[in-house]
This record gives sequence, structure tokens and C-alpha cells, in this order.
Amino acid sequence: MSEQTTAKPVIFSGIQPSGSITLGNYIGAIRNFTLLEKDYDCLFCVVDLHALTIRRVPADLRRQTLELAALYIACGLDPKKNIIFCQSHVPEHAELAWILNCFTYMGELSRMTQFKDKAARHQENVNAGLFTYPTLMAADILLYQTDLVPVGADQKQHLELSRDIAERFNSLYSGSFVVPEPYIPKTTAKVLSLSDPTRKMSKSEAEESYIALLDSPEDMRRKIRRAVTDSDAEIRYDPENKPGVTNLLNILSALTGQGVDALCADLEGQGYGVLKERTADAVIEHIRPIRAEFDRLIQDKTYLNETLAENAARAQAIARRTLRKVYKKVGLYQL
Ligand code: ATP
Ligand code: LTN
Repeated sequence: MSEQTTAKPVIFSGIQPSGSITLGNYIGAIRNFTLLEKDYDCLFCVVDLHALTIRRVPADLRRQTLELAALYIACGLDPKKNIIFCQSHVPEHAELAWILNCFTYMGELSRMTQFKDKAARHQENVNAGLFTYPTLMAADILLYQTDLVPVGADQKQHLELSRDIAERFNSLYSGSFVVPEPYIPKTTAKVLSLSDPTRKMSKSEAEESYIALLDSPEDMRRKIRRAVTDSDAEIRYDPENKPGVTNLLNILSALTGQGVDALCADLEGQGYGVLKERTADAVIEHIRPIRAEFDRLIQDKTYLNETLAENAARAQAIARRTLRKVYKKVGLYQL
């Protein structure tokens, strides 16, 4: 990415190191990122400050932060072509978030469904960070004059708020921010929970409900064998009535590139056991090289640290420019 002479549109996306990265994160997010690096200037961030909104064991957060950075690279994202970095290594994120907090209304933040959900699930810890999570996300995006933000449907509301904040700020102080658009890649798939296929697969849910990219092949196979399906035995694509079977077909299709119709024709007359074995084989084979690369990278902490430091410096050079402009526009006295 050539920070000085960039002409390509800018993409920013982030994933929280809030657990072990799942097959859902991979199919729905990371894998699509690898298709973007040619046509866009991309920043992929490990949003560790966001992960603090839920109580974490410090050692787990530290480990999962480095693991997520290594996984981005192991999944094929080149840290020379993209900027892969940790949010807390670029303090401008927290600095701009403060400013944006002063331009965001309590009412807007109260309407965020993620806040309402998480506040209900963590009643013992409804902290102010959970409430202002979306302004930090807006800061992440606006600092880099981002054009497009690849997100899943669950993040659309947050992105709408980022746009509203950017427009409000621009109307007071013109030309401050590019107003970002959501970007839903064509291949977006929503991978569902293995134990409750009416919900999305999520890394902060029970372990049996998701496949982690770092699960052993045996664990992957065991979890897929136990995946909830239904009581008739027909392999048919039917999201309404057969969400479990449909989910397995979607996973198999996403990883093999075969359409679901072809898969259904192929598996006609077979039992769910065969579908599950085929899905397990596909997942294990697809993840195997990523896992091997991850295992190699995670041993090489020197390389990872150097890469993260270099990439944070590249990100900071861009972030600093925006923050200086904003400080000046709002009237902070600059030396
Ligand atoms: P958490 O459980 O901590 O809320 P999560 O597993 O839902 O986390 P995020 O860190 O919120 O994951 O999301 C990272 C990216 O992965 C987002 O772009 C999101 O849309 C995508 N993603 C998450 N879960 C899925 C899923 N089940 N299917 C497809 N995409 C997903
Ligand atoms: N809120 C997002 C993670 C996230 C993000 C971002 C995504 C934080 N900052 C900026 C896109 C752009 C999530 O929970 N998936």
C-alpha cells in the first residue's frame, strides 16, 4: 500500500480478539478480504480495545490478539500489501473516539441492538465502553478516510451510525471525513451455529456450537457429526424448515465451490451421516494448510512483532494526518 500516492479506494475492517476465530469469521469475513487486496488499499485491524468491553483474562486477550494477527496472515493476507495491525498500537483510534463521543447522542447509542443484546447478556458489567463501542468503531473507520467497510449484516447499524457521525461532523467542519459505505461481498454467507442453527455461529458462544480454525481435525469432525439437523432424512436446501442441513450444505458449498443444487443432486438418497462426513472432510482439508502456516508463524514471534510494529507505523502515519486535521477544525490549540 503506497500511503502517499494512493489512488485506490480504501477498505477498513476489524475483528475482535474476543475468542477463537470461527469458521463463520473465516467464510463470512477473512476469506473475502483476500479477494480485495488487489483492487483496494486495505487495512485489517485486530480491534483489541473493543474486546475490553467484555471482562477478559489478560493473558487470554494477549494470546488471542497475536493469534488473530497470525491468522490474518496465515489465511493469505499479505502484510506488505495490506496494513495488518492492532488497534491499541495506534493511539489515534482512542483519541478520535473521544472527539466523536462529543458529536454522538445518547439516544443514538441507546438504539444500537448490539448494545441492547450485550447489556442483556452481561448484566453484571454494563460499562460505558460497551455503550460507546460504536463511536470507537466510527473512529477506526473515519481515521483512514475509508471508502468501503466489509461487514456482516449484524454490523450494518453500527456502520449507519458511523455515516451519520461523519455527515454531522462534515456539516459543521466541511471536508473532514470520507463518508464510508458498507460493502457486502458477493460471496457473503452466514454460517449458523452447529448446536442451534437458528442463530449465527459466534466465537463467544458455547464451544460445541462453533468450529474454531485452530480446532484439531478430530474436534472439527466430532462437532460436525454432532451438529443439530432434523428428524426426516432428506438432504434438501431449505433454510426455513431445514436450517441445520442447509447450514452444512452452505459450508460444503463455500469450501468446495460446488453449488448447493449440484451437491443435493450428488447426495440424493444418502443419509445425513454422509453429508456430515463430506462436510467434515472439506473443512479439515481446507483449513489444513492455513493451520500449518499458522503453526509456523506463531513460533516466529520476532517476525510477528516486527510485522505488527511496521504495519502500526504505516497505519499511524495515515491516522495522524486525519487526527491533526480534526484537532485543528474543532479548535484545539496546536503547538
Ligand atoms: P462475538 O461472538 O465476539 O460477537 P463474532 O464471532 O460474532 O464475535 P465478530 O468479531 O463480531 O465475530 O465479527 C468479525 C467478522 O466476522 C464480521 O465481519 C462478521 O460479520 C463476520 N462473522 C461473524 N460471525 C459470522 C458468521 N457466523 N457467518 C458469517 N460471518 C460472520
Ligand atoms: N464491531 C465489529 C468489529 C469492528 C469493526 C470496526 C468492523 C470494530 N471496528 C471497523 C469494521 C470496521 C464487529 O463486532 N464485528
